[in-house]
Amino acid sequence: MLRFDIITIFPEFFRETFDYGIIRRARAAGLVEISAHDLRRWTRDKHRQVDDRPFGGGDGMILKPEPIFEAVEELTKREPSDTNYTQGVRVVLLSPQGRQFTQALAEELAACRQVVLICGRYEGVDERVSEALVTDEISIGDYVLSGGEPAALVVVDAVTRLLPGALGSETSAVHESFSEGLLDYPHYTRPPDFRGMKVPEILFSGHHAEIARWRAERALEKTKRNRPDLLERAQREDKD
Ligand code: 9D3
Repeated sequence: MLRFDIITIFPEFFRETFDYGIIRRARAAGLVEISAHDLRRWTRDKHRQVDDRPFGGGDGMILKPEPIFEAVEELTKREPSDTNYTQGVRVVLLSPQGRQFTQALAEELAACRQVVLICGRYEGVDERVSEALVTDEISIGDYVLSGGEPAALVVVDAVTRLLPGALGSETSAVHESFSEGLLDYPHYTRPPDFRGMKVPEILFSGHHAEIARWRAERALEKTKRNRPDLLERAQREDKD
């Protein structure tokens, strides 16, 4: 059982998002437990302040360290008898300064028993959080979000579907696009002629070897066009 604890100033953001599809089924099957916690719960002052102005000047507000440290300490607390209490526990800060989230990292997190996700907001988070509390600082890509919440959603989704038993028997997480280094081949279903756009003849031929070859060629073509970076990586790994 993997437990996700999301620390956020907008717990309502996550109200319904985990109630659909694979994540809903994984929760119902007891493979994963997901909770969103309001960071303000760990404030002590009467204004319940989670942010403050940056030392050295500059625009915007910074998330204070105290509530975040107290939240993570409480949420990762174990019985005193539990000696190796950090085993399988990852504390993730979602931030534009993080390393890029990848399928490989999703697989690492899927092997954990607890993943704490800290959602940044405003201009940023006090650096002592990344220095002394966080095990992984993660970005989901090179574009600007208004906070870490959408990124936390992405991480929960990518990790949960990797948990053994989360996917139906018809699909396997092993045989998948990014695991093989190329994009997927094109798929077609009925009707065979939609507004004059025809399904490629080869797919009706019944020649499984030729179909497999056609699909490999189309996957390569699409990867060349949309993701040349993946192709260059695959070529380098081929040489090794
Ligand atoms: C002006 C400098 N900006 C940093 C690049 C400020 C800033 C932008 C966006 C500070 C915080 C944010 C909020 N974004 C996230 O918290 C975030 C994020 C993202 O913006 N892109 C990709 N992945 C992530 S994970 C968290």
